[in-house]
Amino acid sequence: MEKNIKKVALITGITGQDGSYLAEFLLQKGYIVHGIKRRSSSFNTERIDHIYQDPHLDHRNFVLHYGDLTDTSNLIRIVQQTQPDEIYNLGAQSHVAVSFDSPEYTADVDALGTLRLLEAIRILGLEKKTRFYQASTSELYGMVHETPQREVTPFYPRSPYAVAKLYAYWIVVNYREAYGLYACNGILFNHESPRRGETFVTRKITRALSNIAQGLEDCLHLGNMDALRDWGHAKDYVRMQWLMLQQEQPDDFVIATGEQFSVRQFVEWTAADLGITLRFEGSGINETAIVVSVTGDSAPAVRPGAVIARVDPRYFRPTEVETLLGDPTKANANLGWEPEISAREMCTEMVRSDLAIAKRSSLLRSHGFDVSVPQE
Ligand code: NDP
Ligand code: GDR
Repeated sequence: MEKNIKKVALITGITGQDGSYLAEFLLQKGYIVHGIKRRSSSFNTERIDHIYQDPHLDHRNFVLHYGDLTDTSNLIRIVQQTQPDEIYNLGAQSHVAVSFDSPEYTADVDALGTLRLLEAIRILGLEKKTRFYQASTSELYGMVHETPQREVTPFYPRSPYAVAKLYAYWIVVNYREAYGLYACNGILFNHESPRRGETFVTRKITRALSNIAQGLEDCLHLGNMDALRDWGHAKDYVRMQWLMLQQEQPDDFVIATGEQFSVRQFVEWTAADLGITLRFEGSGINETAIVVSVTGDSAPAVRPGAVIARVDPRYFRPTEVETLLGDPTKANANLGWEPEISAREMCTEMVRSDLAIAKRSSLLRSHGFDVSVPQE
């Protein structure tokens, strides 16, 4: 980037997992970063509080705007005010299971929200200036027709979330072809981190088992433990989101590690990091994880014989995506991208973070403070 000419980025979903890592990444690259946050009755900026800048400062390079992907005029105004070189559309109702409960809202935000932003670029005549990144997803593959999944693998979405994201994927392709927009789809496979939302399965596991280890919870309830996912680290994946917008020509890329593991395996890794050895018994809705032995001092509240995880059918989905495995060959060849953090290393990082939080809560409780631990 040339001296004194700072690029401007606008991020929707800046308060989410990816938004927070991407904002950090772009600030380090010297960008001026604008983000859209939703009005909420409680604070929703925890993931970006460390980069927040006082609005009373004269020269800020990190600016938040109230907004919502369901609000066309608001989006047009923010794009007009910020005149971004790059828009990263990460905002979404991103929970697959929740999309079965709120399908219409999910379509409004995830599908039409994308259209609204693309239209804002067009209405404001920014087609030549503003590059657009769309957070597409491996959920597009749903019922998989080819393993591993590549950019050309046919889509078969299996949830209202995935169907909404399918619309978003194709409207991005269409606006690229129809209006010459520099617009890209990153087809990202699952990526996690200590900042992952608490109700996605990896974080749910590391958080609950850490709480159980500290005596703050008794049992973790899960859905389909046989589900297979290709899990990467969010930090590695936001780097790719930026790289995609720095090429000569816009294109779509699969971002994945090329390795897959089961939910059950993630439970085992987490337990192992806490010094707990498990035995799985039963199958289907009767499956349980029983403690065999405990070593070290990370899990003082856990005793051999205790059932610390069991299946609860309430977490089964009406239609499930059983297996996902990505082939990142194109990203590797064209963009020189490779993931740096393995799923196993990421799990350990997440356990370390959640155990520290659990220990804090446990300490507060032992000093008589009322610590409630919300469960999902
Ligand atoms: P998160 O759920 O952590 O973050 C979603 C963000 O979208 C939050 O900032 C949220 O705001 C915001 N948001 C939700 N609804 C609206 C709305 N109506 N208007 C404006 N903003 C809204 O998701 P991730 O960071 O994990 O994922 C980022 C994007 O990547 C999402 O689009 C997701 O679907 C997609 N994706 C994610 C993958 C993953 O494994 N993480 C894989 C593939 C794709 P608030 O904080 O207020 O809730
Ligand atoms: P996913 O992630 O649906 O792949 O979507 P999630 O972590 O929710 O589920 C992964 C797999 O684990 C199974 N599972 C459970 N899932 C949750 N949430 N809670 C449970 O208790 C549980 N037990 C088993 C699920 O059935 C599933 O098979 C994520 C989101 O980030 C999307 O926004 C993104 O597009 C995709 O990843 C790629």
